[in-house]
Amino acid sequence: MTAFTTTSENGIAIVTLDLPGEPVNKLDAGVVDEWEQLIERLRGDAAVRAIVVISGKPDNFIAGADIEAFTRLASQEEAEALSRRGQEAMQRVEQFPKPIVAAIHGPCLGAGYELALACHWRVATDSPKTQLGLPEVQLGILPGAGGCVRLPRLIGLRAALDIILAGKSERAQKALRLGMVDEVVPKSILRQVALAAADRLARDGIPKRRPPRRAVDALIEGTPVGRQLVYRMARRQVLAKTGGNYPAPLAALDVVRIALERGAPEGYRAEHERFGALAVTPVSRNLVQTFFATTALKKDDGVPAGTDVTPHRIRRLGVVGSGFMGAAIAGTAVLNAELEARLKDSELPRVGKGLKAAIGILDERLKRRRLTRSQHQRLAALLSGTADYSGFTRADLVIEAVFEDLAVKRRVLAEVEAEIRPEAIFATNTSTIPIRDIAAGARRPERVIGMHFFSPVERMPLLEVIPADRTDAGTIVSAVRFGRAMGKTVIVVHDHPGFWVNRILSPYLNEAGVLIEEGVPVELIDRAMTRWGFPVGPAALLDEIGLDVAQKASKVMHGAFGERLTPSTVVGRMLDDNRLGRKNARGFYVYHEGHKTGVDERVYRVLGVKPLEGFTPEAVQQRLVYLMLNEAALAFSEGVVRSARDGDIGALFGIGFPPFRGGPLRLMDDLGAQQVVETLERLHTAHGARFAPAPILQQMTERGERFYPD
Ligand code: 3H9
Repeated sequence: MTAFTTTSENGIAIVTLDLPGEPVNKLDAGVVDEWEQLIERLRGDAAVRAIVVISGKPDNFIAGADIEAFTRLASQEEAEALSRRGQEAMQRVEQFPKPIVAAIHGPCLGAGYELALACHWRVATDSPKTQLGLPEVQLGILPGAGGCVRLPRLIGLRAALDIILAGKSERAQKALRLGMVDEVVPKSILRQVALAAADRLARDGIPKRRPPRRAVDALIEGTPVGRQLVYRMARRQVLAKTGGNYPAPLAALDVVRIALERGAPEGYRAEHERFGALAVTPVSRNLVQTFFATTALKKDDGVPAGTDVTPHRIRRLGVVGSGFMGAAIAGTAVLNAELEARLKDSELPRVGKGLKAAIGILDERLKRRRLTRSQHQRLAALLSGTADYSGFTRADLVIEAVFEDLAVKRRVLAEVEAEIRPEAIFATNTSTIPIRDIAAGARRPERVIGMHFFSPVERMPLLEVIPADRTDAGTIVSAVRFGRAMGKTVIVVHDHPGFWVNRILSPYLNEAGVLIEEGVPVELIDRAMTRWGFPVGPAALLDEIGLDVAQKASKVMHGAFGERLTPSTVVGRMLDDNRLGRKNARGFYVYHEGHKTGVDERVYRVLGVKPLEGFTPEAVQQRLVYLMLNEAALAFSEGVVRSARDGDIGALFGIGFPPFRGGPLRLMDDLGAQQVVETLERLHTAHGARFAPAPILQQMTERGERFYPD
């Protein structure tokens, strides 16, 4: 394999990395060996004054170390050796007697950015595709090829911690402001500018740099006492964010501290030791699996490989219902898929409100400088509205986001089918109603499909696509691709009440209600679950979803699955007191000017319960988690998801199931089916039939099976 090619211009060697047969450049042992042999040769070549390293991929510099290699690491020692090898290679670059310039276009991440850091000059393109950073902690590891040592020295302690501890990457302009790169240029002149920099450095030497930090940062970071303060604050922030469930950011913080306080050699030692320890943790394994599951889903069209389909290109979108969901679907589609979107509602004032909300999504991007003013104007012009379906004949896809009621949805389907072209697709955005029921009277059922978006649409990463029994393959592929164009991770799920996400969420939310009925304080429940790793607890989640929406969903689920999913009385009683949750600032929590404050103590009177003492967070966690796990096992056995991978991604991205646990199915594999069954049986005896273990779990116990075959 030859990953590198070298040409020469005016005494400057241009080394191009283009890993054969791979969509991205990544650094593995073979590439690093080849690189070292190459630069050794250039070291001794008197005709070479400097080196420019550039990528041969159209839109990728280097995506980091080869993550696939992490899955093959057999021991901590092996992982440590990998990091040590990376560090040595980067040190050789740094100490190379001739200047090395990195010419960066596209993602420059992890070990890719660590290589750039070791180079003597960094030029990046201003393309939005260029992003630079150290995302390692998102994989449960830390920058292991010198990044923890070099970045703080280059850009200052606080700025470096901001990147390393959150696993962030930055666009080129911000990277320039921070000092992560030295020059930002248009793509068309990247090569020339890098060559000029190499020439300059070869002639004038490597300039001394100081981190471009503010005076106040320099003052704080310049003294040991000031730095101690920074470390303490960073630690507190990490713990508040991770609840102590993710060891990597804390380890990275330690390494950065050691490198700055005791010197680079100690820093490198701490870095490879900690890298080794982290790389073999279950947390890292789960996060790495999630990375591969997500990338695999980017290519999965939701139909078996080899299916003969002609997907429809979606150029124009119609959205029926300009409420909260409809407007957000239109706004997100325009933002990410850049197509014309037309909102329809029954009256023009409603349409106007919806358009305003859709444009609000673009406004927010403009404010955060993710869009320029002219891009904003161009995108906003793609949005239009109507009260009478005018223009719908041009739509390739119509998404209905009206009231969650079967009769209403059927009526809308009939109205839309009368307007649209025969080849256009009708998608219904429902969270629980079976698609085949909505499609029952359709004229063209093969073009009807479910697209379950999660709220808030612009932020939630998941989309469930639900084909009904008569939906054709072209419609499935079109809906999946369109979902991806909207920026979503898409799972195709079976047409079963609640589909996947709401199916497994339903017993969990019901049980939270049962716990409240039993007198468990709301705070205790929510805190127990955030400590377990969920972003919010179930009561706070009910407030976010809206208690009216939650009640509707739980009724559908109860109707479909019977006693096991009997709702508690809590949601109904809250609604009797006009408590809809965040949307009317009345829920389990008090809302002050849109901000959630403490639990509203009045809810206990409303619910007729007295909060009691004596409950442990562990007992709460066990009841809530095991009901969700059991439901996931049941739904999996009914074929609701196509694979364990899809089920876990759905739970992680749709519910916020703790990523470090890998997902409900991965977690059951880790616990072992037998242990899950035993715990469920104990809960069954203590709390009732809803905890009866799913037959599939019993079967897996007997046969020693797992959800994941590996
Ligand atoms: C690291 O660097 C550790 C060091 O500090 C220390 C070492 C000692 N490895 O996402 P895409 C594959 S840790 C292996 O669809 P996009 C990906 O699986 C690393 N494979 O493209 C997919 O494969 P396939 C830190 C990788 O344009 C294909 O490339 N770096 C890697 O939407 C296309 O990927 C990261 O965490 C990799 N590093 O996005 C960055 N990267 O075709 C991880 C990609 O077989 N990568 N692949 O399905 C990314 O975030 C995105 O892939 C990227 C491109 C933004 C680069």
